[in-house]
Amino acid sequence: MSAIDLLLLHPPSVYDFRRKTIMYGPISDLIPSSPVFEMYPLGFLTMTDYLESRGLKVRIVNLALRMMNDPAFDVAKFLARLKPRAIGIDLHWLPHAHGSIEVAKLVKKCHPQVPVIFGGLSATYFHRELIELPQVDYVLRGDAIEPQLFSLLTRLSCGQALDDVANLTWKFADEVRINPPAPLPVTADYADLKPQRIMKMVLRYRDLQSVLPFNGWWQNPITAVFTVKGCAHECATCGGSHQANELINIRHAPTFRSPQNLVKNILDISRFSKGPVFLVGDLHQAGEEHVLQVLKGLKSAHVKNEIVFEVFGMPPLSYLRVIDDHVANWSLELSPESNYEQIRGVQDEKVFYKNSEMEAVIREALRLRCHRIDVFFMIGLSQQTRASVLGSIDYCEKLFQTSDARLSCFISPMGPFVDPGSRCFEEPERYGYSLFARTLEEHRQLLVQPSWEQILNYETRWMSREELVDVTYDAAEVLNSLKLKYGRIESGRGQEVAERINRARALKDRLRQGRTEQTVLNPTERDMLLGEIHDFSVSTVCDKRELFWRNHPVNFRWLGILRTVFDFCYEEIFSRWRRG
Ligand code: B12
Ligand code: SF4
Repeated sequence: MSAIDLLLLHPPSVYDFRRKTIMYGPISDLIPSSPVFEMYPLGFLTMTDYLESRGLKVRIVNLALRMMNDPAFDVAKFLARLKPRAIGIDLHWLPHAHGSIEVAKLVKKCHPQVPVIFGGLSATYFHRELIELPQVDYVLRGDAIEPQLFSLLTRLSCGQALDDVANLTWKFADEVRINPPAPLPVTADYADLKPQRIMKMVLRYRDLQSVLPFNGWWQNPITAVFTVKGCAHECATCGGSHQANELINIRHAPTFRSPQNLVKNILDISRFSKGPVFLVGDLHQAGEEHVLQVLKGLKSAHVKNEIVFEVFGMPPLSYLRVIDDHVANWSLELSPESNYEQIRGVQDEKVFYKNSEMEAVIREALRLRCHRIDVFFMIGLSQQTRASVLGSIDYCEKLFQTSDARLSCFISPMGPFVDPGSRCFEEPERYGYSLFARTLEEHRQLLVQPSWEQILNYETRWMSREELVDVTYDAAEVLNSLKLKYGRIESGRGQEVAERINRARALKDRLRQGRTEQTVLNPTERDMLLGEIHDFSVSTVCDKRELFWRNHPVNFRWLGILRTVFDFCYEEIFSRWRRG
């Protein structure tokens, strides 16, 4: 087996969810993952590319997905068989506060001498607390740390001092050291998302399962290219907003991927996949000239994949026309969060648009060749009441009436946590929030509460946790019936969602009753919930399949994949020959 310089592990949100009785709730219904949050950070791919192009060997293991797909998968046994020189664990999303720390404990037990490195947004935010844990040796702070990671790994391998490794929080003797951060790169071009590296990883370790990003990816091979690090917007609940970036990543303005590099990344993907490519971040943030260069590049490269554009503010209609002129297959993602302009004004103080502007964008996109428009609403915003959540569902009906089957609407609760670093987390009183957890340890404990009603780390002046939970099911139920009425969902699927909502609601009531009457679940109920991540927590605010794009009869470009296989064989033979 090839040596591994860095083993990157993606933990489940809760360890070991297979042995817990928790009702996670619909906290992941609008993303491809389950409540285990099995998708690993995109950064795993950029770190792999950066390190491997400098001669190191990286292996990604999506522990969360392996555990989901195989109830007998023995994590400790699996880890004990590997012989990595260093281990990286992501604590990017705070919902991994339990899983990441528990996996690190296991890792330390199997490999006490191997350095354990944490990274990601939440690890950065909580670096001081994290470094106090015996199972954590290093925390690399920030979201552009590929060069620092390379420097750390090379220094560790030859026993050099670590004082010069920027962004590093570490222990030296009994002392915690916090090295200063490096200046941020000017563009995001320094590290790509090369899918070829992952294919080679599959061949090298003969392990496909460990690198898949989420359950069902094989059938729905959606891929993403991030166009920007950071964001120009100020959404009050977001831990990736402009002000959260200032606080966590010391980033004062977004860092964009250049148009040429962006097109190159998309092309790399299109060589092996026919699936949609999601452009993460609103391209329009970088300015019209930037957009035009990207679109021209896509046109001249003849990329056939569907390109999914997100818009954060409302762009001028000419933006849509330019997209349409250059890209044949495109879709649009809109996240107004609420149709109440006043609520939206509090959510993003910097950028304001009227509903009429959004409706004009929708009309124009539908007039053009846009294949699909998804409109997202959220529950748990400042100033939002039960009535205004239900009012958003009325607004969805209006959108259904004035559009066609290409447009659909989604609503979900903000959960399980309001993001650390966001304005609502940093100044909860100002935005009308009460927080139930502030530290990493408090969040770790919240994650293993019996139901999502107790897992939520917040409630607002306008809705308690109970009300947030109740209105979620009520709004989802009405929205589902509207989707049936306006032909946005097949009737069988809509029926299933309705039944799932009823079942989830009944269990939620039973858990609530148990809590107030201080009783515990009876054995049948316990059995029903043991290890349960699907029945009561997936497809309860919409059918998960609604998130995916139409499939191609063949999703992959096998010629591109074969070429990578040949490249890999050639490289292996060459390197063996060199080693003699
Ligand atoms: C794209 C995106 C997604 C995509 C997933 C993309 C992916 N696989 O990474 C989707 C839409 C699926 C998604 C889902 C979720 N997201 Co999201 N997402 C984003 C977004 C918009 C951009 C992130 C990005 O592209 N980063 C660029 C890539 C290249 O960098 P990176 O992955 O962060 O990796 C770098 C560093 O973080 C670090 N790093 C990461 N891991 C590790 C590990 C080690 C060992 C080391 C050393 C370093 C390291 O180094 C990397 C390279 O420099 C941000 C908002 C923003 N403006 O940043 C929110 C954001 C990250 N998401 C957030 C949240 C809450 C979620 C969800 C939990 C929401 C939910 N309840 O459904 C889920 C979790 C999904 C899962 N794990 O299954 C919050 C996180 C706040 C927090 N601290 O917890 C953010 C900040 C804002 C938000 N609310 O959306 N998300
Ligand atoms: S939620 Fe708002 S602040 Fe966060 S990434 Fe999206 S647009 Fe930016």
